[in-house]
Amino acid sequence: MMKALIIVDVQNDFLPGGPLAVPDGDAVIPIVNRVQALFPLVVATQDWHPPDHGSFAANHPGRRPFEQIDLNGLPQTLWPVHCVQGSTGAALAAALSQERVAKVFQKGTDAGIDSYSGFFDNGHRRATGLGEWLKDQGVTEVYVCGLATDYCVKFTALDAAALGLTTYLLEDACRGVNLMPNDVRNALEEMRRAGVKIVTASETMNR
Ligand code: VGL
Ligand code: ZN
Repeated sequence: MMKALIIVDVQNDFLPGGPLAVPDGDAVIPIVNRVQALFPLVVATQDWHPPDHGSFAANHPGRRPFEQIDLNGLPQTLWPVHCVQGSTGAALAAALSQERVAKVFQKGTDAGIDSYSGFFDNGHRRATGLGEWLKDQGVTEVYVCGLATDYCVKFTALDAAALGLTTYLLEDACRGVNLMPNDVRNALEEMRRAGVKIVTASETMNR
């Protein structure tokens, strides 16, 4: 059994003060920093959009953030401009320990399609390389943490489980957006139904 930690989108734009701030998002950083010591392999994902990305409300005249549209045949929530390639907002949080991050997988790079999962775009058309890379490293078990529980963390965990990896969610090392009040709770339930084991970083560290 080879295990890896997947740190999802711990980027400045998702932290308090950012354009797409996840409430209490910075609270995951010390937990993620501590839990890394348990893993022989640590990887991160990075939301990495071109300025003309189709998920930005600003690129759809007359549309507002958080409205739903059809984007090239897929339902798309429109977001404030965030994680533009090369911007400070797209950088991984400075307080996140990155010495042990073996590789960063970027996603959302195609303007025509969003990518919540760290493995595939939302249409499951293109892979980021994360799945192949984990397989090449002999990884059979992944622990997922980061931002946001109800979007990128959820889809990353669901894809990991679907790829046959034993998948854990570190619940206290995630925070969600909760556009609707029960979104995080529903996301946890959806992951659980898909076979993802919901655990806490503290219980994992004390095992
Ligand atoms: C995310 C919305 C848009 C996330 C990324 O990292 O959860 N959410 N882009
Ligand atoms: Zn995004």
